[in-house]
Parts: sequence; structure tokens; C-alpha cells
Amino acid sequence: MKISYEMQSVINRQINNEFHSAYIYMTMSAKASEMNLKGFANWFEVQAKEEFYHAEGFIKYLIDRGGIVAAPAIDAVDSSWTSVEEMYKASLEQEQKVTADIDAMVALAHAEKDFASVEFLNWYVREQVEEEATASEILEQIRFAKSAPCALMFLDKQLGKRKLEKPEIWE
Ligand code: OFO
Repeated sequence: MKISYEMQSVINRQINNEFHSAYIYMTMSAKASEMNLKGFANWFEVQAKEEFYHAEGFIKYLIDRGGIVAAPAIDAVDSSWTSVEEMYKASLEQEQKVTADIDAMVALAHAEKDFASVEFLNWYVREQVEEEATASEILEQIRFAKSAPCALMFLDKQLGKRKLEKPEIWE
């Protein structure tokens, strides 16, 4: 079954969303570096690269289904955060937005009886559960650590250990 124009259009929009997420996280990484929080900077950089993989997954899928990849401009990033707490708050909001977009795509795939897209999108549905949970967990830890600077330093050290792993569906 050929992929519908509407599904192509929402996938293209999502490719753009994923690159925008990558841009946001790369900017957060730069801001954390400016604050000398190298561990947070590492965490955001790894996250940016994961977002790039997410975009790549959609691109490959669209091509496999005979679709056309559009390449609209990526929105600028509002980088007015003044703390890592604000960055993780923004991160959680961004992930909640992405989750809503993915859910809408799944609903469209079901409505069109496009079961290949349903199956493909399921990976992203599960991924978003993890993305939201992680952003929310780190945000809570930052809030706990706020009254104790050494706790924030410890968290920075922990986040510095994060390494990039290629998502299993692209291996
Ligand atoms: Fe691609 O998951 Fe975050 O935005």
C-alpha cells in the first residue's frame, strides 16, 4: 500500500520536529558548557545526537515507503534559560509536545489502516515514554539538589557518564 500524502506530510513535519529537538539540545549543551557544567553539557549533547537518529529513522522510513522527503527550515531556538532547571523544564515540555505529535500520527495511521506506519511508530511511542520519564526525573533531582551545591556537582558528574547508543532499530 502506498503511503498517503497526509501521512507523508506529518512524517515530514516530524522530521523537522526531531531536528528542532536536536537543535534545542545542542544549544542547551552550549549553555551548560558556558556555566561550566560539563556533565550536563555532555548529557544534552548525547540527547541532541539521539534526536538526530530519530529524524534519520523517519527519513529512512519515508524513503522505504516511496515517499518524498521535504526539507523545510528549522525554527530558531529560544535560548533564554538561566539555569539547568529551566533547561530541563523546557526539555520536558518539548518531549510532551513531541509525544502528542507522535500520538496524533499513530491515530492517523490507524484511521488510514496503514499498519506499516502503526508498527513503525510504535518504537517512537515507547521512546517518548522514556524521554519524558528521564527529563522529569532529572528535573526532580535538580530541584532536590538546589539547596546543596555539592549535590548539583554530583549530578553533573553522573550526567557526564552518559554515552551515545545507536537505537536498536537502526542497527
Ligand atoms: Fe525525538 O524524542 Fe525527544 O524530542
